[in-house]
Amino acid sequence: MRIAVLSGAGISAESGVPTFRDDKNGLWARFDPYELSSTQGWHSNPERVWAWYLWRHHLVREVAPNDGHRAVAAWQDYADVTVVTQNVDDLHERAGSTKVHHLHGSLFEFRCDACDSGYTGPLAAMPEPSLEVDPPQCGCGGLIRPDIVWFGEQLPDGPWDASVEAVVSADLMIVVGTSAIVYPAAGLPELALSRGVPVVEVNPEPTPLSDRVTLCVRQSASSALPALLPQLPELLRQARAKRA
Ligand code: BJW
Ligand code: ZN
Repeated sequence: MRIAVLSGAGISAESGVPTFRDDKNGLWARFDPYELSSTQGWHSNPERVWAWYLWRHHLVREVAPNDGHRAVAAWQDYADVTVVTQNVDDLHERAGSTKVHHLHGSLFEFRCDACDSGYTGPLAAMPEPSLEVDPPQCGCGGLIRPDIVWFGEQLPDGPWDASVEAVVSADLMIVVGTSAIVYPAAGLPELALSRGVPVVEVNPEPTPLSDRVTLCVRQSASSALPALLPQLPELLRQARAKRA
């Protein structure tokens, strides 16, 4: 059986990584997304954007995968599992998932904003997220930026193509911990449904996708995912009977 998992910030929330859009603890409740996650924001204040990503880089290094990440990795014992993640953390990999495609980049990769060269040099210690820190400079004079996909930027071709392939060839898609509003990632469950692939959403809150998926599991990732696979045939049967 082939399983495609689309994950978002919610799966890492229980590890202590804030989500983006939750009312109180979400990053966007405290910080302006278009200032910190756009090329325009970068060009107008690279020191502020750099401090924010440096803070998140260090934060993620200090946290550990949770039972949700571990359950997805454990599914590999029974199925061919491909993880498509919007997350820029490495918690799926650290939990043991081997096929992981990052649609929005990584907090652990850096490149020059002028010549695109990768950067593996030293990084400053963890700052306060709202401070300003000078980004390192490339030999070409450009500034080193996080290798993250900001609003208005194209997703990397390789991970995107591999994700589409995983979704269209899956027998089952699990969508976990995403508000499903950021495109093109949010289009992947719709693509699965259009190909007849059953889609199961795991999220304590409803999303724009909830009405269209095959089954909604209204629980947190760490409580739902460990028990999900053995229950799925019965849950899907019940969901289909309800719709018929
Ligand atoms: C739990 C839980 C628990 C909590 N267990 N669950 C109009 C229409 C359509 C598209 C567009 C449009 N205008 C602009 C666009 C394009 C734009 C877009 O989609 N914007 C929308 C917001 C409208 N997309 C782009 O720009 C993308 N590029 C692109 O389209 O290129 C082509 C193009 C080029 C030029 C012009 C136009 C198009 C790029 C998108 C890049 C996204 N980048 C970010 C930030 C950078 C990464 C970073 O800093 O980390 O990526 S935005 C942010 O949102 C981040 C996330 O990956 C992404 C998705 O968020 P996610 O993961 O869903 O998190 P939340 O917080 O939203 O939701 C958490 C969920 O978890 C909630 O539902 C909770 O209930 C749940 N939860 N605890 C399970 N324990
Ligand atoms: Zn350069």
